[in-house]
Order: sequence, then C-alpha cells, then structure tokens
Amino acid sequence: SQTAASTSDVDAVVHALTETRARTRVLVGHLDEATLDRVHTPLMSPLVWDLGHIAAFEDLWAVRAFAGEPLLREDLAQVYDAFETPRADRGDVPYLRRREAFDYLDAVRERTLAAIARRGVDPLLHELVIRHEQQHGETMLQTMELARLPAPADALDPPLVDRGAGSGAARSPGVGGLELVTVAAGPATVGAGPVATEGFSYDNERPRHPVGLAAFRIGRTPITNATFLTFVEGGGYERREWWSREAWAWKEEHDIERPSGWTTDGREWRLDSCVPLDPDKPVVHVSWFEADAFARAHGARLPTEAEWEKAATWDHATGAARRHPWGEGDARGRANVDWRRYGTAPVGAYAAGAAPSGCLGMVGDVWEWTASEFRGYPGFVADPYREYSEVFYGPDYRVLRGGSWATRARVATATFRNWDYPQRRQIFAGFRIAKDAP
Ligand code: AVJ
Ligand code: FE
Repeated sequence: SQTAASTSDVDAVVHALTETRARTRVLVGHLDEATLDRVHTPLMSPLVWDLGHIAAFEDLWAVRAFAGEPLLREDLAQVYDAFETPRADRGDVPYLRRREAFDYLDAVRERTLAAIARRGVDPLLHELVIRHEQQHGETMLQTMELARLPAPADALDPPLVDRGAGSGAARSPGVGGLELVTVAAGPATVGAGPVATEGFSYDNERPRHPVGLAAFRIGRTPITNATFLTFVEGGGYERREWWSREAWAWKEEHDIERPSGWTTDGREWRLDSCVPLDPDKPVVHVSWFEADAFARAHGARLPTEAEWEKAATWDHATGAARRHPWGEGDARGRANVDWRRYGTAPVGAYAAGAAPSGCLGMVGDVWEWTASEFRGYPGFVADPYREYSEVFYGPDYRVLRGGSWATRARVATATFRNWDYPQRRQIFAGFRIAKDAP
C-alpha cells in the first residue's frame, strides 16, 4: 500500500525513526541486564520485553505489511504479540534478553530502511511504527516509575525549580484546579480528519464529527497536589457517599488511602526519588475511581471526552477546532511533553499553551481522566488492525486525554485517545473537574 513519496517524505520518516530509536536507547541505556529482565510488577512487562516487542511490531508493519517480505523472526511473533502473551505472563515466555533484544532492534531497522530505500514510505504504516515505539517509551517510563528506577542522567530541559522566585511563568494560577472556566453552548467538532488530507491519526480518532454540547464549566488547570491533599485529609477516602459502589469496593479491597506513590508523611515517589509533595504540581497516579470521588466531593463531575476536546481546541472566534490548544506550531515552550525533564511542572507553567477557552495544560504534564467509556465514533472503521483499538470498545475502559510529560509530542495531540480500566494508577494520570453551567 505504499504511495509514491517525495524525497522529503522519505527524509522526514527516516529522521523520525532514527530520532525515536535514539530516545529509546537513552531511556534504558543506563539500566543493567538484571534490571531490564526483572518483572517489577505483574501489571507491566519486563522492560526488555518492550524492546523486543518494538522490533517485532516494526518488522510486522514496516517490513512484512509494507514490503511483503517474511518476518525476520517468525519464531518470536507469538512471544511479542500483546494478545497471545498478556502482560502478567510475559515473565514466563522466552523473550530476548538485553543484548539479543538490541540486536533484533538493529536487524529489523536495517530491513526497514532497505525497504524504504527501494519503495519509499507509507504515510500510515511508517507513522504507526514511529508512534508505536514512542508509546512504548511511555509504557517503559510507567514501569520505571513503579519500580523506582532512576531516569537517565541528563534531562533535556532543566527542572522548573525557580518557582515563586519572580519567574511568573512557574506559578500556579487560580486555586489549585478548582477555578472553572465556562464554555458556551453550541456546536463543535470532535476527532481527526482524513489521513489523506490532514495527515496521520489513529483509527479511533476518526471520523471528525459534530457534537452539540450544552454550556459547561471545566477546570482551568488539572487538580493540584495541594487540592488533592485537602481531599485526603478531609476524609475523602472514608466518606462512603462520595464513592460509587464499584469504586468503594475497589478502594476497600486494596486499602487505597491516597494516590499511588504518596507516602504517609507528605512525600511522593518520582522514579527513584522520594520528594516532598509539590503543592502546585498536578496530582498524578490516581485512578478514575479516585478522580470521580474527588469530583463528587466537590459537587462536580469529570468532563466528557467531547467537553474536554471542545475546551482544548474549539475556537468560537473562527468556528473551527484548532490543531493544538495554542493553534499552530510545535509544543516546545507550550506543553510539558517529550520527557524533557522527567516529571510534571506546576500547573499553569506553560501559559503559551493556553486554549481559547482559557484552559491551561490541556496537552502534556498529566493524562486527564474523562467520564467517557471508550467507544468508536459514529462511522468508525478499524484501520489498519482491529487490535489497536476496536477490541477495547465497550463499557470496561475509560478514556484519558491530553498526554503526559512522558508522552512524545507527536503522540500527545488534542484528538488522541488513551484508555484504561477505571482502577488503574500506573498511568501518569490526573484529572480536571467539570460542572454543568448554571
Ligand atoms: C493506547 C496506550 C492504550 O499501551 O495498550 C501499544 C498503545 N498499542 N502497543 C497500549 C499500544 C499497542 C496502547 N494505549
Ligand atoms: Fe505495542
């Protein structure tokens, strides 16, 4: 299904493949063989499994599907098939160890580049491969956070440490996430346009479709640590009336009393360090159940996916959705993405990333839980494979939006849809609250 690509398309794809691989190597290059091999939690794969899986996926789509060649390692197809081998079983299969996994990555990449040299690039398949590797980078960062592993030595951007010292940009505006902006009633569009005319999007983001929403209010920023701490200290995890039946049962069964990674003495685990809770940073590693309970306790609710996207992109002045909350141009200086500093920033730190609604931090920092179940948009067609998203549609999963500090900018678009079970907390996820407008 290749198209006659111009040289610049080829250059852009090769550049993105190369840059993505370099970042993958940076991410785990400082970890030794035993650390990469270990099953740190049944929720996540060993890190070295992700590496082999990245190679197997690339061979499948950039070599076999794109160029019609047989797989390099047919024998590994099952081992690295996420469905054949669910995460909890990945410690038991004969996956490649550190050295072999890196060799496999290199060998597949050679085939990928050779196929591109012969046949050009496919706008869908190569982008799928690039973003797949980038998404697994975030998966590996989740594993590293749960396992309390160190980040690579050098962050690309220094941390925003100059808080309150006259650096205006890094102060938290509003009141810790409880300040709401109003989004007027009226039409908006949700979702991504056709790949042929507007570039890559995942199948679950298409087709773009109109939504008619009543006026609503939504948090200008995500809920901060300080605000969530008030909820915890105010008996948030003890007040039955704030929790749904399933949420309460989950909380009781697992003795959940605070966000994942929080200690009892006001600190939080961030990768390998335990640091005092920063009041102005967004709360992270909460489940949908906890986010929902917090919202109920504040007479609020979580935004629906459509509300979230309208607040992130809809421009009343032009009557059209923006590409990014800030308009055109890339995320540099406008959103905390790309694991440039290996952590969150104080909410509102990226004033230049504001949406027309006035919402800040819609892209980057923390994923945001929405009220919505993960379902296909009207007219959805699986493309190119059902197992990317269609098989997850239904009442079991909730949608998260906006990407986190650990999401690559290419993936963290305003239409991108992530999903997980409502009890999951390994994601770099927080939330903002919403209300019906009076
Ligand atoms: C979109 C993050 C839910 O990790 O299961 C990676 C991305 N799909 N490999 C996941 C994905 C196939 C997916 N999420
Ligand atoms: Fe995958």
